[in-house]
Amino acid sequence: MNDAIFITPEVQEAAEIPLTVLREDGSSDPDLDPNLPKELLLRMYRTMVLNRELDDRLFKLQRQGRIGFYLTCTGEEAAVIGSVATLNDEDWVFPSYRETGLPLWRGVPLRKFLAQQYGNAEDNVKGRQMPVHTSFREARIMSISSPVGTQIPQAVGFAWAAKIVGDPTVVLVYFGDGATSEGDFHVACNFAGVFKVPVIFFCRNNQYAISVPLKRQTAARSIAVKAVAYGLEGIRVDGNDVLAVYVATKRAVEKARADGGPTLIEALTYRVGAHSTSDDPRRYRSDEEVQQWHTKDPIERFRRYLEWRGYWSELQQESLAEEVRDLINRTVEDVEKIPPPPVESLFDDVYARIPRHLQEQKEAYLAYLKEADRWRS
Ligand SMILES: Cc1ncc(C[n+]2csc(CCOP(=O)(O)OP(=O)(O)O)c2C)c(N)n1
Repeated sequence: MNDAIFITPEVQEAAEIPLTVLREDGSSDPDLDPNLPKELLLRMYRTMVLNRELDDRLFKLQRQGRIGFYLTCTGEEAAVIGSVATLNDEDWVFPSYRETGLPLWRGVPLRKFLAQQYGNAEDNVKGRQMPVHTSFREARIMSISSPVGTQIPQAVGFAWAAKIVGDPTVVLVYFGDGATSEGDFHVACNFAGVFKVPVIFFCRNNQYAISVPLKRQTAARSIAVKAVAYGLEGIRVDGNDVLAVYVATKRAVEKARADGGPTLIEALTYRVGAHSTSDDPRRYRSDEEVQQWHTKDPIERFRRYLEWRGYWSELQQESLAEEVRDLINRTVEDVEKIPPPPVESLFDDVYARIPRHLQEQKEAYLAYLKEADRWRS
């Protein structure tokens, strides 16, 4: 008789339990609390509050026809901030498109972030990408690719190159539960496992891929358990518990930096808002379901912890809310005064030296615009 077993769903069951640090009453598990310094905790909290308020404002700006499109991350702020806060500034992050907290955490000026939403002359990508598909090389945030999951093998290739040249960077790549059904996710995990690539796979399992619920996405008991097949470590964390996210990601980052290879982290959370400004979630899920998740709000849970620690008060809450609203109002006002990118910039960046046929098209187009202006006046 040998010891062969079937890896049945029952065997996988243990990995379904998420790592949790924060308790309902605001206290924490003393064995797991990383006891982070007050300044770091308050910076994390401020960024989450700013992220929430900014998302809310950008959604409304889209409804008013002032920007074209937006994706909020309401309810998922702890997953993003709890993870990026474990990195050094030199480490690279590869976002999907629902991680507005990343540029906020890395100190990208709000004006610069908003310039991309408006696609104006100060936008790093010159208005060529959809809003919220940002690119902040200066903050080591990779340019966002729209096709779902493509950033995962990109991140692995980047991290592998870093390993080969002896650069100590680790790479944190974000994606949703829907992306785990793409081939890109599987080839990336497989390659990273074989070559011990310093990458952390971070799945924001918000339980929906637009209208497709998690149970139509996978028959596995969790996303984390998929790590087993690639020889990686995997863990499911409570994605609305900023400290649980921090603890799990910190361990994965340290492991990757010590050449211990990749980790798959599944942050179990919920997309409280619509998929995007082009979606109406009432068509595929109930208000009751959404309401249940409002009661698990990650920002509220973090605030209760800060109060329990004696780091936060009602008065500080009011002043933060005002500070954040003022900052957004002022910056939106300023950004709306910035003109669009110059028309001739359309012809830049494809060739180092513009070829003759494009030069001719450019000249013809500029002449046409001049003529059109003349007719208008
Ligand atoms: C390859 C590809 N297929 C389909 C789409 C359309 N699409 C955009 S976002 C999305 C859902 C992705 O869901 P998930 O990965 O769970 O991330 P979430 O939006 O929940 O953060 C889909 C299907 C796309 N952009 N790319």
